[in-house]
Amino acid sequence: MTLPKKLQIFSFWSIVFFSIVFVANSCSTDSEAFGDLNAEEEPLGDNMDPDNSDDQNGAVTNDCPAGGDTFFAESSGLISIEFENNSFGGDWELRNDANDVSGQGYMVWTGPQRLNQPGEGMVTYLIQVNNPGTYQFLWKSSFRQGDNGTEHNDSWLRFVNANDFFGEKASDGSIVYPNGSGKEPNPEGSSSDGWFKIYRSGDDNSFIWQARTSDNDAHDIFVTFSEEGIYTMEVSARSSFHGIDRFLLFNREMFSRQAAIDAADTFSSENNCD
Ligand SMILES: [Ca+2]
Ligand SMILES: [Ca+2]
Repeated sequence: MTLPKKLQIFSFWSIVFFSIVFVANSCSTDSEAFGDLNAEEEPLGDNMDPDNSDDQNGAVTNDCPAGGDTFFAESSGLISIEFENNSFGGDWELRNDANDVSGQGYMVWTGPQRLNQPGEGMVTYLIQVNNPGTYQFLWKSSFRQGDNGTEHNDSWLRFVNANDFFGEKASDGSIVYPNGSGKEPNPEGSSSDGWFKIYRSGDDNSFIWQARTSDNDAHDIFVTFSEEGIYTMEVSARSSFHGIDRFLLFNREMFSRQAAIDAADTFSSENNCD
């Protein structure tokens, strides 16, 4: 009689466990709360070089990718890419119903929210870096549903073979690293497996250049490429109806934030492997 009894207990606790997991997932809420609504856009200082490590998390190659993968080359410290200029699967939709976007429009995720589960609707951008250094990441995005700027305002971002990937707060230089990166401290709010949740703030749903992580504690986004080579950037779906028009990476030693945004108006990175 002991085995059936154990099985009964096991079954009982399995049901309890999975019920808890289910409820926890069902109740996942997404909140940067009100804190980042009032976050100021603060320009970076000129000499805020963080203590970057040279940890190598994956292979960097100088070979052009096979199979016609979408591929972009950095030039003079700038990478400027229309987000929609790639192959999209899943529930990404191309739209062009806004007058403050460029290229063919913007992409929006119309599938289920993935608030704590990065990796759905994965899009990969291969980036050839010729001027190694630390680059700031920005994207131009908007929330395309409702009027609450903390909803539908974020997606996931990861660099799998960069030398460092971190958030930095302009006001005090504090640093955060993604959960799962093996580095600390980690951001407030969701992050896992090397991914940052990247959000934009404010209830005005125009497309704005802004990319931040850590809820109520906005940190700008940086990635370090320590040597020339081809790096992999990944975006995946988080909030539904987050519209992304384009993105920028600029070498912080070579560009101010505003100079990079101004340059992006007339510059798009090109495929050097054709
Ligand atoms: Ca949000
Ligand atoms: Ca666009």
